[in-house]
Amino acid sequence: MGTLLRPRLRRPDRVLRLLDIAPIPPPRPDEAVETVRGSLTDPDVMAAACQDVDAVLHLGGHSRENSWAETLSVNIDGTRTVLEAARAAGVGRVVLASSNHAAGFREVADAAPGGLPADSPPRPDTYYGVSKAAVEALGSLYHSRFGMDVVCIRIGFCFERPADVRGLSLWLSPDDGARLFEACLAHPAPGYRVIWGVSANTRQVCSLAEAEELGYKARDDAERFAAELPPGDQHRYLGGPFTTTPLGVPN
Ligand code: 15L
Repeated sequence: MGTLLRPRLRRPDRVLRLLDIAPIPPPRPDEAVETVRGSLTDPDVMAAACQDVDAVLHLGGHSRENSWAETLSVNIDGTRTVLEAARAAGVGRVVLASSNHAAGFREVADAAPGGLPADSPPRPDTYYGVSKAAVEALGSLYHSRFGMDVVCIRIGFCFERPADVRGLSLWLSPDDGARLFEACLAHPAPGYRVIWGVSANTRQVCSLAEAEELGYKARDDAERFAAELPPGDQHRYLGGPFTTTPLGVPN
């Protein structure tokens, strides 16, 4: 997701500092980008990365099911390391990538007309989903204890295009993703919030109201891809295939 956002978050008055454990493509000559190679689980790396920044967008960690040990270390302990480094460096705002899988066992049919509320209590579908619920809880803790602004985005499915029928409900276009992160950065005082990260999809099952309160205006709709996708039914649960994937098995 960082790769998708990198070109979209460029602004004349902004320097993006990118951190990844994997090699980061070097900046183009016209790109105001700094790079840090290292793990978000390393407090020293994170302390250096958080120096003199205005906001942290935390998109790191495992993005699918993995062993409990990996999930615990990278997604949960790693998020604590990120928040702690941000706090120590005086960073006032952190945006955390949560996921629909924090609430993956919510029934799609239960969605109110406006969609499932963004503050639906967690119903994780995997260890991965548990880690995202923990990410939200850590964000809440750092807001309540230290007054940091923390916005948790329960991201649907952020890729160039939806992959299947489920994606017609949960797609977050990369352009809308950038608009959503910009709204999280621009709001004067968001406090602590959990919002859904989805586009303005015709087959919406998640509420957009909470993100719109923050200033987000989604422009894209997955429906334009509907005819190209393999036929399929809507899943009973929001998390779709994650609700049956074996726990702790990397996929
Ligand atoms: C996620 O949380 C994952 O990060 C992403 O890779 C997708 O699998 C998505 O959920 C999904 O629900 O399909």
